[in-house]
Amino acid sequence: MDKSKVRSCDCAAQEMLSRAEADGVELSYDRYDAMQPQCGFGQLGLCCRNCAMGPCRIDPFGEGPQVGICGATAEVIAARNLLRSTCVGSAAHSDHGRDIVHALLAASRGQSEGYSIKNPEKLLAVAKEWGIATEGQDIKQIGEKLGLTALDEFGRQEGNLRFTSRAPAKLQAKWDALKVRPRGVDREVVTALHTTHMGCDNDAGSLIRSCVRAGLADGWGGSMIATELSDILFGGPAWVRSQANLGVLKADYVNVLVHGHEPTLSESIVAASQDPEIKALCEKVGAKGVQLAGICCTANEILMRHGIPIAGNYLHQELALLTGAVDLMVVDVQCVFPGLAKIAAGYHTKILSTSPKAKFAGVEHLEFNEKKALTSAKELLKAAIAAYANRKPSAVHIPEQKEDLVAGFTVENTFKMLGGRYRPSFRPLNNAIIDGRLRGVAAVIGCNTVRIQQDSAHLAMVKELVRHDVLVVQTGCSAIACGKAGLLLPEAASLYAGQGLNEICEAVGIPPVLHMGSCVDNSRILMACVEICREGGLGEDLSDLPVAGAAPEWMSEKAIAIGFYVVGSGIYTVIADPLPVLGSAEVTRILTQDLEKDFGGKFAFEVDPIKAAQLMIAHMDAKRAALGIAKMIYEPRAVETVGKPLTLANSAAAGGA
Ligand code: NFS
Ligand code: SF4
Repeated sequence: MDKSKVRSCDCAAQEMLSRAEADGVELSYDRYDAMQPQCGFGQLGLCCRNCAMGPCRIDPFGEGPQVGICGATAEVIAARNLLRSTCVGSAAHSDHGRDIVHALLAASRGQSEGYSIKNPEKLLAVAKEWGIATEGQDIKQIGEKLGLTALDEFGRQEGNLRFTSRAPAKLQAKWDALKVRPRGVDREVVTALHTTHMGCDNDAGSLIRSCVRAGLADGWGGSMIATELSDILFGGPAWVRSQANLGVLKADYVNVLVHGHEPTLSESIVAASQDPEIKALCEKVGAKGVQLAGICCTANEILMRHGIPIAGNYLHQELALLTGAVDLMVVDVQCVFPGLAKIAAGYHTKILSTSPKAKFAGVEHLEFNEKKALTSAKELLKAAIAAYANRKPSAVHIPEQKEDLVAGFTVENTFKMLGGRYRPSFRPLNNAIIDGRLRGVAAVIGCNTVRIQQDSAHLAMVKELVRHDVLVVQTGCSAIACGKAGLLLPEAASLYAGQGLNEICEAVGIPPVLHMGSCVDNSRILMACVEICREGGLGEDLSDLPVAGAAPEWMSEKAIAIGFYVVGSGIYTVIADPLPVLGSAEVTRILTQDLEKDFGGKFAFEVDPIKAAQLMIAHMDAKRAALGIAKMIYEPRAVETVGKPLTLANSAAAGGA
């Protein structure tokens, strides 16, 4: 089979992969091939470098050493490594959240050039929730107080993270009883890292509980703060139409890609791209304007709030450069390949790093100044315009593929709207689940990985779920995968969804797959679950709900942190590649079995996306049975009708009413 087709199921990607091969450009996929066989000790979690007596490794075949030099067992080593990864993931999301707090503070104090508080209603709501006095104060004063309070959430030494009180009472009680309710975000990460020092916590169960706690500090702390304060500062998303895939680049425009994660940067670039000075400069070099598009989660942020198109997800970052049409790629933090610079060098593309937290050898650094956000952003765009002049038209090859999509779904603007504008509540959603029109809700999230054909697992899983009347909510690169494949359109309901889900989508005008934002916005999904629970009729805890989570192409340590807060919040979670713990039977058992007794949620590892979807469906059915609502109105949609418009004839073939 053609190598490009093995590597991605996206036509635009395949076109670029073939181009890379023809031009001899080395990609992450090639480096993956060259890396085979990968280290089995690492994959199994059996390698330890935590002190200089090591490195130590445990022989999984039982013939060589069974403990490290200090006596650490496979259990300790695997659990300790996993905790370190969880901390990194939690830190990444949370440090992003902290930067949003700084931007809110700057805006409130009148010290920022480009930002202002766009969503005072949400500001007031969160201020009230946190007990911040608002009477007689203007929005900026309240913004400053809220910002300072939020900042304290990171360094808080005692007490509970404020947003943990949003969880159902039963869940809060579980967290308290198991001593995993997070205090400050920084405190949890530091304490957890401490416990992984050699000769500290050497009990696998205790280490995994620390994983849950560090994860919860992300989901109900850093990530939730990032989402809520981004909504306050930049405005809450609204339903928006846009497009995704490399075809959004334009030959006659200055093409600027923003790649990374923090909306503080990308929001300013959006504003700068509409600046008259920038427009005039574009005309001067013969370009019609700036075409802005995103890669990875920063793309999701500006898609959700401004409808800026998406160039692609994680594995598109190298491929985008091969179009020869990218004049500037601006990067900030997380998920940016250090290998990009070498590819860009073969084209006219300029890459600029902007964050003091992420510099890249061979890449020019133009530090983004939050206080001078607009000026900073304009400087970046001027560099793009200068690079445009060096573009070689003969090297330009933009794939045609781009797909329409609808995004911008949030707890506030979606689920509450299911009941119509005049009686916004979660009641209609809960009723649809109780009546058996909807089986449940699945969150399909996370990355791409070179280990799996790009996007294929996301698409297969999502199609299998919606066929079974499961409403799918998405974030991150998974949402982008579905966007590129046309699943984020209202019309997709008729093509892919079961009869019950299709009826709901048609009545409300929503797609069967809802794009809810970037990976920090998984906190929106947590809150949707909280609201479903609060609405009543589906149990008293998140673990009672017919819901499940999945990351079918995960690769990042952030995904591990997310996994832990989702599981620790009571939700069954299927991930594709196993966590690197299989070298320890005990740790594997704790993650895939024991956690459920404590938290109501657990992990499952399943690489086959259809089997993984079926595990999620079986879980939802078990929860439905426990709630006494096992009966579904419709049979699942027949596989043969998937991809064809749902008509009376084929809905009857699908089992019909
Ligand atoms: Ni999430 Fe977003 Fe994508 Fe994975 Fe990376 S961009 S924060 S980590 S690869 S989904
Ligand atoms: Fe080896 Fe123990 Fe040191 Fe790890 S902490 S490297 S297992 S001696």
